[in-house]
Formats: sequence, structure tokens, C-alpha cells
Amino acid sequence: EALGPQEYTGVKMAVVQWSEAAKTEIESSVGGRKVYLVAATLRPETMYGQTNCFVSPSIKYGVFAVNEREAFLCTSRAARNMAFQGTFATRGQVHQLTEIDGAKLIGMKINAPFAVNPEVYVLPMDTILPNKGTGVVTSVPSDSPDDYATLMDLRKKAEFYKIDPSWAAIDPIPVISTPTYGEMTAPVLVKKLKINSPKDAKPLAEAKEIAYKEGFYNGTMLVGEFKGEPVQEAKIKVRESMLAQGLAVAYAE
Ligand code: A2H
Repeated sequence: EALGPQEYTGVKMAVVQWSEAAKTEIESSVGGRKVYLVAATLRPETMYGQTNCFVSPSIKYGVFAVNEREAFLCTSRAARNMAFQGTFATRGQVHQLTEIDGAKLIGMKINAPFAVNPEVYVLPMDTILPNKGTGVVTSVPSDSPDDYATLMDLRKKAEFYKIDPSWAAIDPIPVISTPTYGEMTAPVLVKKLKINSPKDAKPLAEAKEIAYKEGFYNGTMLVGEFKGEPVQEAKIKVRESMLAQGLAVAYAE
């Protein structure tokens, strides 16, 4: 665990199409506001490679008013933090519009800012922690071992997870090149460490650590506005660009 606060980028993923279960519950209670799932990431420079978004089927999420025009879907814990960080029009106050089970969000379609595939599906991830970030994780299987392991498991057991296989059909996208692992750092590490499931917590933690260090210190961008630049520089620039365009919010905890 880091000692200081973690500086996340809260990526705003606009709803493109609700799931049937979510539509009735949410549309009636948001007063016409545009709703965004907000994903907390420490790797904003990887957002080009989003293939889907993850929520936990066992977490309860809330929909919170940002102002008269927008609402954020995240955990109530994250909304409370955002309120004190000045994210909402009413500082220090949380205005919850409704709540919904994560399970009911599966299969909805959202907009993924900066992504090569701008529209992606929401899929289940059982290992999302309720007390970290926003409870929403955007999936970049090229560079996140957790995301890759979960996506492969969903593809193998689509029926068990009650998902339509087409929702998990987008393949990992090359975003960053590293000297040791090439353009598919996470898939290479998952194979190398013989990780078979998202529940292989120990090797996954090791793969995550290796992927993070290798990407940060030795990675070069393969796509986007900062193509050819070192990840260390692009990381800050992508974050600033997303914040300036209103596609993300700063989020710390
Ligand atoms: B990262 P840290 Cl490409 N539960 O974003 C589990 N994981 C969560 C979470 C939660 N509640 N909230 C956020 N996360 C994920 C991108 C990424 C991430 C890449 C590579 C590594 C990586 C795309 N997913 O994380 O424990 C989010 O996934 C490894 C550093 O606070 C977030 O950044 O260090 C990261 O874990 C935050 O984890």
C-alpha cells in the first residue's frame, strides 16, 4: 500500500444503452441527467486499449447528482470522497438519486473515452474491492494482468457468468511497447506465470507489479496523440488532456 494518497483518474463513461434491468430503475430517477459510470484508474495512458468495463455483481452502486445536467454511477463511499474533493456542485454534500445492484448493470453499453473501440460492454469482475476507487474498473487486457485473466475467464465460461459471448469479443489492443514483453505485456506475463484464473491472487499480484514497473519505466506509446513518447511522460499528458476535455475527474483517496 502506498503511504500518500493515490491519485486516480476518474474516467467518465457515458451510458450508451442501459441493460433492461437498469433502464427502468434508473431512467425514472435521474431527472434527465446524463449518467456516467466513473472508472478509477492509475494508468490513464492505457485508455486507448479499453475493451470493456467491469463492475462487481455483488456491490451496490449509487447514482449521484453532479449538477443539474450530469450524474455519476459509483459506490457511495467514492461519492462521499468526491463530495469533499469538490467534484459536485454542492461541496461536502452527496445527493443520491437512486441505487442499483452491480449485477443489473451487466450487458449495458458505455462510451469509453480515448478508446480505439469507443463503445464497449459492462462485464462482471468478482475481484473488485468495494472499498477501493469507485468500484468501477475499466478493462485494458493488453496491460493489466487482472483485466486479461478476467476477460479470458469470462470467454471460457460465458454461460456460467450469464453473459452474451459477443459482449466479451473485443481482443486486447496494443497500446504500449516494452523491451521485455513486447506489445502485449499483460497476456505475456499471465502465460509466463501460468495464471489460469482471476482467483490466482498471488501470481496476479506479481504480474501486476512487473507490468506496472516495466510499462512505467521502459514503455513507449504505440497509439494516440503521444505515440512514440515514453509512458512516464504520456501518463501525465493523457490525464491532463482527459481532465481538460471534461472526459475525466481527478479522484484521490
Ligand atoms: B488500473 P491500486 Cl492497464 N478493485 O486501471 C480492484 N481493482 C481496482 C479497483 C477496485 N475497487 N479500482 C481500481 N482497480 C484497478 C487500468 C490498469 C490498472 C492497467 C494496469 C494496471 C492497473 C485498467 N484496468 O492497476 O491497488 C484499476 O486498474 C494496477 C496498478 O490502487 C486501477 O488502475 O494500485 C488499479 O486497480 C488501482 O489499484
